[in-house]
Amino acid sequence: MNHIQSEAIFQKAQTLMPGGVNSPARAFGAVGGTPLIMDRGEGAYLFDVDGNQLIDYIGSWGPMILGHQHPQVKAAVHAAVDKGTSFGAPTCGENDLAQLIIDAVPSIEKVRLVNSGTEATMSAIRLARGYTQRDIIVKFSGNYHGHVDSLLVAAGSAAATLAVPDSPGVTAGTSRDTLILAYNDAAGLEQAFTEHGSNIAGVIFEPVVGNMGCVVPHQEFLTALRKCTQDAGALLICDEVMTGFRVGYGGAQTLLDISPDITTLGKIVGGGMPIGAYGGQAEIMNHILPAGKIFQAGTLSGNPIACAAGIATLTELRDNSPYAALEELGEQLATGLQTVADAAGKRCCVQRVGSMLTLFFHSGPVTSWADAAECNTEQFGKYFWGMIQNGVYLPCSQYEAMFISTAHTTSDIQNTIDAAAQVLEAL
Ligand code: KE4
Repeated sequence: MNHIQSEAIFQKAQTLMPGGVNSPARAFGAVGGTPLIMDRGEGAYLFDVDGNQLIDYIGSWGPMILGHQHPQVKAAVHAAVDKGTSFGAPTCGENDLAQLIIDAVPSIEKVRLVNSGTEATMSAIRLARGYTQRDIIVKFSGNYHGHVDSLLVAAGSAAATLAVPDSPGVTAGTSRDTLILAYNDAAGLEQAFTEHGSNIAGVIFEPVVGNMGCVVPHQEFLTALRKCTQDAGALLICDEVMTGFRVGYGGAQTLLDISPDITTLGKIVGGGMPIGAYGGQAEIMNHILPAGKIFQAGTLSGNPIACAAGIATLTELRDNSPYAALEELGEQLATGLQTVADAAGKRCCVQRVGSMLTLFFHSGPVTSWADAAECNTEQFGKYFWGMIQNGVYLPCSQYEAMFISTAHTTSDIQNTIDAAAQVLEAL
């Protein structure tokens, strides 16, 4: 397997774009080496510019639950493009996609479409602050919600102190209103509400974490999230950008039986086209301009091509529910990876919800960022490149989730397990 073309193209890319990429996650910073330049995707496979075929477990970081070039999605996009790409005026497709989302997610009565998950979470935070007229937002370490200034923060010195900037360009003033707590720490959350409750506008969390690897919430934590926010009059923001329509048609909130005040969505709802969405009870959403006074806008929000891809994707998921089949493939892969890691004598654990999973180089369980930070990321890097050499394309960081699509077959899964056995044995 050679990567000659990828290396030449990436070298040029680095003269044109910062780090040669349009999103840092793709730059292979966590695993070293040169990113593969992709030419096309077909079903469960990606083909790079050197003609290498790879079983794809990134799926564009989540959106491609139906695999690449799904016929219904392709047909919908082609039909939409034949009518024009953007009008800056309302279109029927926005109604249709909004209706699909509202019908699928019980806690959403009204929804606003935007262009990315970041726009969705940024807008949801503004809504929570505007609605409650409070300033503090609570987030959890190891949870990522996009590059929103007020969420690019690091924990302050003590547990319940307000955050400090975690990126140049984010001001102390912006960070001062963010509180970072430990995920799955119900007591810490209760303590924070004891100290700051009357100033907390909202709490934003990943209902199943994908951004420190796949981490599952404890029931006690979920109960505390809903009770603390309810009792204090703060809004609970469930960030389902990754889990929405991934772990079930109603999202993780339906699976976990938690009813948030605001839900953010992205990825799958756009079927691979740029999209985000945030929604909740009509009484809250009607505070958004022009129904209410909280400003939010976007030139390409509700773009007809993105809506067409999203409608086709959600319609396929609604009418031919693949979740039982995805659960079986997920179980086959998780069991297989754990078995071969144990056989190779590696300290690994596999954590999974439905078709999103992570092989941690950690004996487990991984329940918070403190656990995740102990992973052997150097071993992960070697594993990553060994799997590429064996035709398997994993997310290029220990702190991401693998995604299985409806295009993956049991033999793709078995080939992946066989490759992992070989790579882990040689580590
Ligand atoms: P985007 O702005 O990238 O569309 O969405 C931000 C976002 C919000 N919330 C959650 C739970 C997310 O996972 C994301 C984005 N996910 C990352 C991958 N873990 C996107 C990959 C990238 O940044 O290139």
